[in-house]
Amino acid sequence: PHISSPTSTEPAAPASATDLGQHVADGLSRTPKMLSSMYFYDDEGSRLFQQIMALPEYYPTRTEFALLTTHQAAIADALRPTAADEHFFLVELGAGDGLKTKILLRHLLDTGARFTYVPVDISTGALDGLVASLTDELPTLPVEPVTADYADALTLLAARPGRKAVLFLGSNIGNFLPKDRHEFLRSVARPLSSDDRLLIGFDLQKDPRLIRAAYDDTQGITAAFNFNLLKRLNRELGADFDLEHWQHYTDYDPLSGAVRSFLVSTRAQTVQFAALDLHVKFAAWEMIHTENSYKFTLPQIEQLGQDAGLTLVHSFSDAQAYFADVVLAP
Ligand code: AVJ
Repeated sequence: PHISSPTSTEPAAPASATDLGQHVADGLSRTPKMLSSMYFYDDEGSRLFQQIMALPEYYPTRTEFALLTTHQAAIADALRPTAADEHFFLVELGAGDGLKTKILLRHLLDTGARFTYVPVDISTGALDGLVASLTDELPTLPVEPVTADYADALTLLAARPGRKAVLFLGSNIGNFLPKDRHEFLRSVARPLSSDDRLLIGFDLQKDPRLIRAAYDDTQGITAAFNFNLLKRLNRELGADFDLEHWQHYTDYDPLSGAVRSFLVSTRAQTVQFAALDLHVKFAAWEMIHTENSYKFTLPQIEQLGQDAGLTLVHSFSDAQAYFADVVLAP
């Protein structure tokens, strides 16, 4: 009874075939060719990402989970209104399975906070699963799920009056190029008032080999996640990518802090897109750049906030300083 029917802002329907088609036509006409990591997350991609989060090499999720567990009381205090009975919205961008968030949700409920949880995600399947598990595990929690991408989520944020705490966990912020990251932070900050708070998860710079291994696991799950993008284009745009002739490749540049992932064409080939009336030529060993996963230092994070008009009020980290959850205020 506490679950509002899923809403989507207008026009916030999940990326339609035409959005995807336009993106592909544009991204594959560039030099170098690129596709946005936003399109990884169809329902199959979201399932593969669940498997990535459980991989021995993929340290970010379990590290952030542990640090949220350790610091839950202090983090909840930094996010909630000082008046214990004041209602607020806990908005989560890119909620996914909400496993980490449930630590905070449970703590807030246990300590009498009055709030509505608004999970936003691009994958309907992921949101449905999250809502089902919340109904089961936290039946008294008011939930208003929203299917939307980040841009539409920001519009929604601005249109929704009331005290807000916005969560952006999991180092999703690492997917943005520096310029887009700045714009994103500014547009998250814009609709917030001085009492609102922002909690952002950042993966920190560390042993470069450890970082690289997290994106090139021995079981090949990350490769399958990357390949799923091509399978999605086959499914949704009638493309004829032959996965026999593609490789997953990833590198980490410790100077820029960027992990970059690619799909590599292992021979000269032409791919047809039946739904787009388009064909695209690939040279042997030509790359499609599919993802950036930036790693940060704490001074960089503080500067990032400042550039967007946000003050870093708290920073929480694990004992190894692999990951940081920082609280920012307008
Ligand atoms: C969900 C964006 C945080 O960049 O680490 C994991 C996605 N890609 N392995 C990341 C991802 C390959 C992940 N984020």
